[in-house]
Amino acid sequence: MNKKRVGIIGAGPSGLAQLRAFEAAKNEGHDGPEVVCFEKQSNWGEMWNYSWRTGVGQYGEPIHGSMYKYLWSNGPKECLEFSDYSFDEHFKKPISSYPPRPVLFDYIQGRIKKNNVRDYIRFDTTVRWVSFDEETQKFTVVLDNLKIDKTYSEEFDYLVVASGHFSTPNMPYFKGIEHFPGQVMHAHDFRGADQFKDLNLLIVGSSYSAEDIGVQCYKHGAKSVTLSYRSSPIGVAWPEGIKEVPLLTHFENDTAFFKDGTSEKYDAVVLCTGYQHKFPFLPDEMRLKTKNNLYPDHLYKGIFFNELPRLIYLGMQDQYYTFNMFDAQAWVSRDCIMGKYELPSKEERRLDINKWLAENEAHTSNEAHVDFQTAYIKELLSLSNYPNFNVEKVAEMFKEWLKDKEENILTYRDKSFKSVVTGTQAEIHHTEWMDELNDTKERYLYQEESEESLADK
Ligand code: FAD
Ligand code: NA7
Repeated sequence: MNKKRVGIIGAGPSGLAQLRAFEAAKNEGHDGPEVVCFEKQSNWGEMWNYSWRTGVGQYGEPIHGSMYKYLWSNGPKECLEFSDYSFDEHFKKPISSYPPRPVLFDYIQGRIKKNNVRDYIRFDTTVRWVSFDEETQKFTVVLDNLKIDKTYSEEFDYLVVASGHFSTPNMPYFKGIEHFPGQVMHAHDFRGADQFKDLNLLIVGSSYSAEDIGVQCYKHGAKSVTLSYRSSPIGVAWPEGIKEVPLLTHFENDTAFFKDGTSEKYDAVVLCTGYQHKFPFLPDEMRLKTKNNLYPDHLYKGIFFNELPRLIYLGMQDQYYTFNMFDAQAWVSRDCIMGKYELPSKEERRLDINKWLAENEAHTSNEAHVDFQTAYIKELLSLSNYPNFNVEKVAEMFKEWLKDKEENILTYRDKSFKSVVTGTQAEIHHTEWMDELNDTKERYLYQEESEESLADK
């Protein structure tokens, strides 16, 4: 009998989780399907694979990454730890709770480098279009090999969409912005705080990007940072030099006007106004249409597209949990594909989706949102053999993190948490976050060692 074929779109943390899930089954002695992962970039791990590029890449494809220099984990690493590959196993020593981007990227790669996962990935390959044949129950995927500029197609029994949803900017218009003389960019194109040194910066938005880009620019020498919110302010105790104001209404030359009647001159504007779920390679009837939220409609257990459950979406939720949530999803997806987990009828699936949607609607506070996603993770863990971890403890850590940020947005990254996977208490980093301007892996891990031995690493 021919093996089932599974196509995975994207080799970011979600796509890699899916590959790892199949490897885990293989290591347990199960004969899995044939798996191919398509990645439009030449390396894996995006968002975590920083690129200096903006706009288009080497082959003219839209740049996927929204990562920037000096990004340090925005939540405790203990909240995202893989339960089958601990930080201790990877780094062989305790590290701090908020590592910088290159260190997290190294960790993501460690687990998959242990297997032959890279062999399943076709790099520099963009998925252009997908169609589904009701009769054969197969997907046809049209692909572009970017390196040799060749289009071809392949058939699959299952398709896993792991293409991320923090890549296509949501760009609102503000009257007069076209005449603003300084730089205007979206967070997607932000690559580092250096260019805003000594400038008065206006940031629009009040979520993770606004908070972090604002604080990064303050840390790296912006003269002032103003955050403009639409619905509600972030509301933490801001240091002098950062403030929050109501929504921007319009610009007159370099002056921005706000809803409360105030106005101020700025040198540059960063729109931290979120992203669109965008799937240009999917036809209308297969496309997930949703805003960024904790339980997108149409996805059973947050992953199976209800109209066509052979189409599986990973990582499409707004995220408190990240890597461990992608894993928990990927294991359930794998078990369904391998016939170990049976889906109920479409109607039953709809009722279950509705239950989660109603529950999500009922919550408004950040703490309640943490509890909601925690309940979702627990549900996923009950459906597969992904190694269990103490989700309740992780939820407590998230709530502590929320409090820490509220108390002091500049020092929360100096706190230390305890791993639920190994019980290890995180190190206190050798330098306080506000004073640490170097985010390299070498500086982070080997600061105490001599220059000489550093050169060997
Ligand atoms: P992505 O990482 O976006 O990967 C999707 C992959 O699909 C990419 O490699 C892309 O090239 C590929 N792809 C897309 N379209 C196609 C196509 N048509 N054909 C082929 N390949 C395609 N999470 C944390 O836990 N901690 C943090 O500190 C944190 N900081 C963040 C900071 C920023 C600026 C952003 C944007 C996100 C941050 N996140 C953070 C969340 C982050 O999105 C997740 O950690 C994670 O990267 C999501 O993984 P993913 O695989 O679902 O999506
Ligand atoms: P989010 O979390 O989706 O937040 C988007 C923000 O943009 C949010 O504050 C929105 O305000 C605001 N927004 C959206 N449209 C507008 C308009 N038209 N005017 C003003 N403000 C607007 O995206 P982020 O980029 O912050 O975070 C995404 C990921 O990147 C996250 O996982 C991080 O780890 C990094 P609202 O509250 O809806 O009124």
